[in-house]
Amino acid sequence: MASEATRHRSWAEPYKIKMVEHLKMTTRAERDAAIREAGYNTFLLKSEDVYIDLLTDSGTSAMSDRQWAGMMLGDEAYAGSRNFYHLEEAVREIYGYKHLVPTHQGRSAEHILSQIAIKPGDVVPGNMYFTTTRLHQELAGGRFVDVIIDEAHDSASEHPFKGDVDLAKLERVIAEYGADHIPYVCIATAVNMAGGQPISLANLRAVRALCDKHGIRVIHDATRVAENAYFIKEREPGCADMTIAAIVRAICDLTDGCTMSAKKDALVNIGGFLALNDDDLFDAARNMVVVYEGLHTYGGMAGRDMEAVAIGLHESVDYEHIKARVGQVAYLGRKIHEFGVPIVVPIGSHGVFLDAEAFLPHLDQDVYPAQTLAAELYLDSGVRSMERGTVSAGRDPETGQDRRPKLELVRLTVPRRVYTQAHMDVVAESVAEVFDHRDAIKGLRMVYEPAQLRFFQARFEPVA
Ligand code: P61
Repeated sequence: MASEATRHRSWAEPYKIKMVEHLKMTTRAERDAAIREAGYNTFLLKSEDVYIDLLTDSGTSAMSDRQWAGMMLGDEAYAGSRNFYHLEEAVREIYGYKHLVPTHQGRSAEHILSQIAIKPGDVVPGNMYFTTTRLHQELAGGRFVDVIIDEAHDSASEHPFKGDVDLAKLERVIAEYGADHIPYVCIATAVNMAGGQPISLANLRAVRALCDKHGIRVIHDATRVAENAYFIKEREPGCADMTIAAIVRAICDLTDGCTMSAKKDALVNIGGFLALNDDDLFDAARNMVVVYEGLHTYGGMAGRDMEAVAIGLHESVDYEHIKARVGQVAYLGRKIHEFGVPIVVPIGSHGVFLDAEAFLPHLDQDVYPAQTLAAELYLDSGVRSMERGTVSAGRDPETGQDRRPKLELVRLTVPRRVYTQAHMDVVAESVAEVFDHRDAIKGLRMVYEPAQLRFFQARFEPVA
């Protein structure tokens, strides 16, 4: 029998399909009308008009039969639901954090943490911004400061851990503002805006040591920690024999708590939490959750949803699952790369990120190359993707000017356990088709701009 390590064995799903959902096929004329009606913003398309939906991996996973069975065990009591205790147990077992505050999704955990920990004038260093995380820090009177390594902002850099913190940058921030004005350092695993790029255990250990020296907390955005753990196992010296669960635990043990959108790694359609080791911070968070989310034993989730999260957390650290999940993303990325299309390398955890600036070099950032490319891809094949460039970066609250991010990307985000390899082929072929006709593509201008998180609802028109 061939060994497990044979180079002829590719990734494959450790599950089979029990139920299917019909997809509507559309014509180019129908898509043309749909994207115009949506103001050339893929967030505003009706999902019915989408063939392959790679907008996000958030809340779009297929749940397992075990999770669905767990839904039937929902204890919908207002207080003290048994499912809360199952979730608390799962968080303690898998992540090791002491206290759990359930929330309805990730940004609610960010809201509560920001409100209880940040004072006006504080700064929060982090390994690249995330849209909702930064906004909640700003709404609490704080300011986000980027301390990720420079390679993370370079789509072509092959650095294996582009999520790493630049310790010299972090030291400079501490020296400039003082530890008293840094409520915590915010460390994301599988850094989303960098292209799903991992942080290494060695780097996190060094961050921890530096923060310990100055008495600063480390808070972890654990949204895709299991995916990060897979890359550590694959790439970090000395980690190949560790289980995914052991690596996840090692990451969490280096941090003081986490915010979590359970809609990603944890394989559910809704849910999240804040987990903390500090008793006082937990007390403050528990007081806050009842104001904004619901009682501290459900935090905006139904009992059945908490059960599905608890089961999903266990499934998320299964090696075969995570290998197939990241393997499918890599398959799509390699296929697109083979067509000569510029993408962020190394291929990330949860999606393939097209480099829209290199794809459409004739378009200035003022006409939103990534927004334009996402609309063109939809027009070509009904594949929905997400802009992650100038529109997402928004305006600087101090200057009011558009931020001009170094990364102007389109994210093809792969939902977990949902699409087949043939779907991935269709996506790659469509990207190649649009690439072949890229010279004829013109940009967009924004005709409606919401005040907060503008990318969700902004509207555009083609430039003449
Ligand atoms: C996503 F366009 N992510 O990637 P919530 N932290 C991290 C996330 O990835 C994340 C949240 C916190 C989404 C949904 C989304 O600009 C956008 O459960 C690393 O969505 O509240 C969410 O978790 C927030 C899409 C969020 C966006 C913000 O597609």
